[in-house]
Amino acid sequence: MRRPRSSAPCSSGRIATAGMTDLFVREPGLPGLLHRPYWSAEEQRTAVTAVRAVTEDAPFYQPTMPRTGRPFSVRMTNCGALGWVSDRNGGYRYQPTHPVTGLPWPPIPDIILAVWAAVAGYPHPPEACLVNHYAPGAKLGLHQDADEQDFDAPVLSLSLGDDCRFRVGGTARGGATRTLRLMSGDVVMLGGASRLAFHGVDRIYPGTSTLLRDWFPAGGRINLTLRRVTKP
Ligand SMILES: O=C(O)CCC(=O)C(=O)O
Repeated sequence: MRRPRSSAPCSSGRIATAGMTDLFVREPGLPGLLHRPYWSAEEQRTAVTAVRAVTEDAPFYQPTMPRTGRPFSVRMTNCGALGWVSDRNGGYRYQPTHPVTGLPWPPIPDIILAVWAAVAGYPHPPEACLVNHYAPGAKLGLHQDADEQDFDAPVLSLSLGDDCRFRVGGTARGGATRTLRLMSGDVVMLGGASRLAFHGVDRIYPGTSTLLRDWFPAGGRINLTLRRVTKP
């Protein structure tokens, strides 16, 4: 079932940057978590084209868990100066090159950087854009984004393609959690008191979007997670 849009998506070209976060839905009980539709349908198509070009230079690969070497069900790649990677021997980390090709990550496309500039409320650009591809059936366990040096910068996440059930809780493992349904074009920001909130993706709702069908015939979801890694 589609969620009715209470307001039009706001592209950075149409809405003033100042006070942008005032337009977000603040989730009760989750201070610092902001969620709202952001990209229009046309902007979503432009973003998919840009991300697809990124993956021609930096193809998706299957990361593995530290120590166990168990593969993630999500495939990943990155753009930006630094990319987040994980494998059995090296664990979770950022590095400037793709773990399979050995090449530097491609730059973050302008349409994605523009969202950070408009929304993040942080005066320095993101250094990493993790690109997650969830095929139907893929999920991501509850975790904290804590591999960065500067928690003053928020984590900003964009959704493209099928809806998902996003789970978010507090900053302690094992605490109460709640779920949000994220749809194509939505932005979520974890900042302030929610910067270190545990979060994950329980499931994808297959067939809820046709946006990625030309690229992935089975559909699925692309998530773009923007992070500042180093202290400026
Ligand atoms: O797919 C999402 O919405 C969340 C992704 C995420 O939590 C991560 O990559 O750390």
